Amino acid sequence: MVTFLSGGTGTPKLLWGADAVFPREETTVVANTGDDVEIGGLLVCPDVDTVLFERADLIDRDRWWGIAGDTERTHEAMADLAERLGTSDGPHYLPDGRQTDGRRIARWRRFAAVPPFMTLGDRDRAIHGVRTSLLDQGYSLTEVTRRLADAFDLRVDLLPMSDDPVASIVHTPDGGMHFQEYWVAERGAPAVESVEFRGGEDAAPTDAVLTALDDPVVVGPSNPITSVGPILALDGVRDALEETPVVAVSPFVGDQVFSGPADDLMRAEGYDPSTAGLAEAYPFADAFVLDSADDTELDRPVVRTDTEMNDRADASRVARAVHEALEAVR
Ligand code: FO1
Repeated sequence: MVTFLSGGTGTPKLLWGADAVFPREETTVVANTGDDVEIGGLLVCPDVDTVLFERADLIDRDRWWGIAGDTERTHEAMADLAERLGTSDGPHYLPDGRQTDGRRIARWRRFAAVPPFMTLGDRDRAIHGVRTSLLDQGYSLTEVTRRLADAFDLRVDLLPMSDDPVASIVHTPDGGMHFQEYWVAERGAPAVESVEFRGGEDAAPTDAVLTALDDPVVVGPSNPITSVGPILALDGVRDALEETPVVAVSPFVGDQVFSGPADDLMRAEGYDPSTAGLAEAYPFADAFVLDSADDTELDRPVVRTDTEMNDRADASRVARAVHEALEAVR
């Protein structure tokens, strides 16, 4: 058995090649939920869905989010409505008091439907509608995710990190904003002062997550701060990782990040945006997989390979390196 900790693009890309060495029936994926948002009443779980769509072979492999070939008719209709309503400026948060009303799981990240700032494809939106409705029927996010995973015959155990709300808030000189506003609406441009996982101190990992952390763990090449950070912030997760073999794949080549905002976020949290900073952020990691061109010297075992993943063969190569690193530390 093996458990992957997953955020956005990097770890789902690695999973693309995982079948080569990690049988699906023996694989658990714990997905970050700090990126989740409620938009117009629908709970959107980007990091859960990226794994769901990747393992169901539905993912748009150019963007690494959403469903390949999805239409955007509702999104376009909403943009048109926003124009007519005169509300086409940036994301509209619901009023402060409403941020903690309603579904508890969606606290602190509630947005109006218009203007639509995240592009939700029509099939993608259907998933959010069904997920939200199942939550309202009384299922936990873990149960809803299992039902969706079964419906798409995933054969991996896909777990949200928690059934409690955690919202990744990026603090900038102009105030705090949810990660999705920072990343999607603002294109990662605002200066980052710090990152807060609102709710993290009261949120618990589920029993299923804690059980999965008894198995060897792979921390994929996802953003260490906003993808993996919320998982690490949950009570008991770091302790569990200290007790089990952990291999981490660097999302950096030396001090160059493959994609996304890891650079600014690492710096804001006091880490060097590099493989060396990653090793500092992951003291529980027993071994690392680094790119062949990354000559960072670490105090723990390293397996090197070309870690750029543009197709399944690339991803399989990296998955094999992860397997080799795990074998060396377990
Ligand atoms: N990323 C974008 O850059 N623009 C979008 O409009 C956008 C919409 C979106 C909708 C659903 C979803 O599951 C993900 C979406 N993403 C979008 C990706 C998302 O912002 C991030 O990649 C992850 O949260 C990072 O892990």
